Amino acid sequence: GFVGGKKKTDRMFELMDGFLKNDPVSLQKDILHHVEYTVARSRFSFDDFEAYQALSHSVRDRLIERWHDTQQHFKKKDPKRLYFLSLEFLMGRSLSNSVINLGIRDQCAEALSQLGFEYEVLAEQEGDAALGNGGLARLSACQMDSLATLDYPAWGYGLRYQYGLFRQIILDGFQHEQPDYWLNFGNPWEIERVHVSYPVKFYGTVKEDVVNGKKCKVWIPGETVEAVAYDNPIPGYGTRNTINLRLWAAKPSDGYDIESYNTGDYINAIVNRQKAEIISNVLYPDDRSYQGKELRLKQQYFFVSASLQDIIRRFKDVHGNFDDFPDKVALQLNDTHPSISIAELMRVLLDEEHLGWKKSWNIVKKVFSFTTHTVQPEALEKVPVDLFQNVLPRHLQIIYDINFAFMEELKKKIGQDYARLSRMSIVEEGAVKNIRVANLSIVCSHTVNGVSRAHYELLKTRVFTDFYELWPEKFQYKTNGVTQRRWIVVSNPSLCALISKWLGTESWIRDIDLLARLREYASNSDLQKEWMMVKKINKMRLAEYIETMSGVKVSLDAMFDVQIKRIHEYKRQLLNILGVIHRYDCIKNMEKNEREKVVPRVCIIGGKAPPGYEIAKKIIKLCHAVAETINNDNDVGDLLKLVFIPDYNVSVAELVIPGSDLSQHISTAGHEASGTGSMKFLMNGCLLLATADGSTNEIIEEIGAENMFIFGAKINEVPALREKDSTIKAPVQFVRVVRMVRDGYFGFKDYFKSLCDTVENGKDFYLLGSDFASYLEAQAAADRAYVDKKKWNEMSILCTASSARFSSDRTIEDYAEKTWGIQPCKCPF
Ligand code: Z16
Repeated sequence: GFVGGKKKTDRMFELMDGFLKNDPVSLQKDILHHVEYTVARSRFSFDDFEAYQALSHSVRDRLIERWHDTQQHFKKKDPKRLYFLSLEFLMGRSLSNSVINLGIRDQCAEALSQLGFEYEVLAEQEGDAALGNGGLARLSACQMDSLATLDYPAWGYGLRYQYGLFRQIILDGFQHEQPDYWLNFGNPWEIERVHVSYPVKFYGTVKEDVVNGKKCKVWIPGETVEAVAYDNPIPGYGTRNTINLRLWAAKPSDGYDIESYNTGDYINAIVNRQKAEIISNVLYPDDRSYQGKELRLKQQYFFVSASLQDIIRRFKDVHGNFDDFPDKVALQLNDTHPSISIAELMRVLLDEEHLGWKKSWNIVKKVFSFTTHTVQPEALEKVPVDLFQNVLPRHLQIIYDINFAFMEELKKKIGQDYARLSRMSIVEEGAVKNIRVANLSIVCSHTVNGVSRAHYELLKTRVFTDFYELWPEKFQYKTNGVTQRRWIVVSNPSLCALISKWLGTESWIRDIDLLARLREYASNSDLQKEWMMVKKINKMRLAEYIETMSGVKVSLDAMFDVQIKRIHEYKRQLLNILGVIHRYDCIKNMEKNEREKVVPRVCIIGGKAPPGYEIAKKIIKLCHAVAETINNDNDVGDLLKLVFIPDYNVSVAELVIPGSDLSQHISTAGHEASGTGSMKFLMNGCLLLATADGSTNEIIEEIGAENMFIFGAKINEVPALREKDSTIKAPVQFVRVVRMVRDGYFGFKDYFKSLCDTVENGKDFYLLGSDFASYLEAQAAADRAYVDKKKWNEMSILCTASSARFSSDRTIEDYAEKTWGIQPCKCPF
């Protein structure tokens, strides 16, 4: 259109001055504009938080611009798109990440300093977006960063919880959970789309009907809730591409409970209607136990239904029928949490699009890929059939129909092997009938992925053996990775600068394989000197944080030894604490001249226990009780400190990881599917003390066992060890330290009894006793290595230099090629 003789779009460009400029002066103008008109504070007086808000809005504007262009470009090209469905995303802070990916960090810092503010201080104002539990959720966040950076046409879909993962506070050494009402101060990183909303239905009954002379089913739902979209732009690094993470919030539907209004009970009708919002209220904080709760099933279906409506609408905008659906849409299931989408897509194609079973099924089985994150059969989700019947009656029918067809097909292949048929059935028979969500996901996906090679082997031999034998070609693995943008560039700027200086380029930030070139300088004494300086700076930062959080002063000469992750028995934080007690005991029993040889240590533990997990909570308390004794023992002084870092989260990790010398990944072999923390430490030049579990074997291949401290039983040795009576194998040192806890050396004797019971008297399922001796040896080897500073530095450099394989860029390229069949779609600058 033309307005006043000018083309409308030209006029608009003229007014908008092309794109927003990123020089410091333009940024300053924008910041002040937002102080005045968005934050509504006077530009003559605003504090750090208000400055953070104004800066964030200025960055947000730039994100939106890129987001528009990217979506426009995707629309024009209509490539096959990836839809990444996940109930959890642990995004952490957005400001620091966005300014790095947009390439405007230095300009922002300069702009702010002229206004009298410090960029670092403002970045600290932001609270974490903690819409997830742990590894699985942070993995989703890292993968979104890689998808954007590598220009893939991808969307993320999830749930916009009002309460993220609980905040952990420690009172008297005990964990207490506090609500994380994270939206309290507004969230500039999301865009509310009031007009992008879909009705999501629950409950009700299923009727037979006839459409076009054909029999079909209709679901007459009993409740409707509205899903409203909140878009979170995800900028790529060094590209204009900015993809979308669309999170759904539950709102009352206008059609809700009209009856009550008519009966005159207006107030109660409003109160009832408001209950719809409960669905997206709170994230479940148990990272691997499923209790068959109705609300959880409703959360899953709510986000899945809204996402599929959105995806199908986008597809139908350009395509007249569903023939091309599998060529345009890849649906990735992040664990079994979104697996109800299989039944939902089937229902839409059958009941709403009337495609018939055969055609619908042919589409469904081509679009889904499923990644599992666990090795523990008991962590596999099950949903009671009664619950399903009540909440999603039509979906249950469809699942039964899928299962019937599957069982028939299976019988043709394997005959009447009823034991095997019943193991593989999607429906678990028994006192309580259950839907096995993992089986549903395997049957209906074209690909099942594990998260490390070891995990894949276990899937084949232990977890899904029956399915593997039936469909070996379905099973793959994509070893997890983490994004170097957040885990080096954002969190460790000094290391980032050092790497770029020695490589003579910043290209490794997009092309991680370049890191390997650092290897040739590993023994260069100039690099080593600078490397050590960087570590020192980061240790100072961490030491300051420790002192503020726990009041403990730590020596920078000590080795900082860190274990940070969710608290679980299988992750064996207890092994770590028992090792610390042993170290303490040894120091106490030493002669003076022996003490001079002790390598000083600061042992740091952090992590949240699932609220209902008693033993995990006792481990936290034990850590505090032991710390109390050790840290107040003047006889020990700087030789040993134990610190618990409260409220571990993504931004705490960003601070702790760069400042660590040694990190522990010590799960009982065969229990950690992959582990991703180790990869972040590796990138930051931190040495690993680890068991041969999860992705550790692959790390050994890259780094070399001689540059790590590996200990403990191997995956294949564990079953036999469990057969034997473990108390017999536990060394005397182990018996002694457990005794100290049991006898009340650290107080709370009664409280710790049940904790000691888990590792004594022939129980010790996680084999702390039988791994203890080799654990102590590995710790001693770390001590010896630390004394030789030159050697230690070389090992540290080699860790960073050999970490390329563990970038999520590599993971995502693998998925794109081997699982999703998608190609980059780069938006022009
Ligand atoms: C989770 O974070 C993981 C597994 C699981 O069943 C549930 C949750 Cl919330 C973790 C794995 O424990 C870890 O080994 C893996 O690295 C991570 O998922 C990402 O794949």
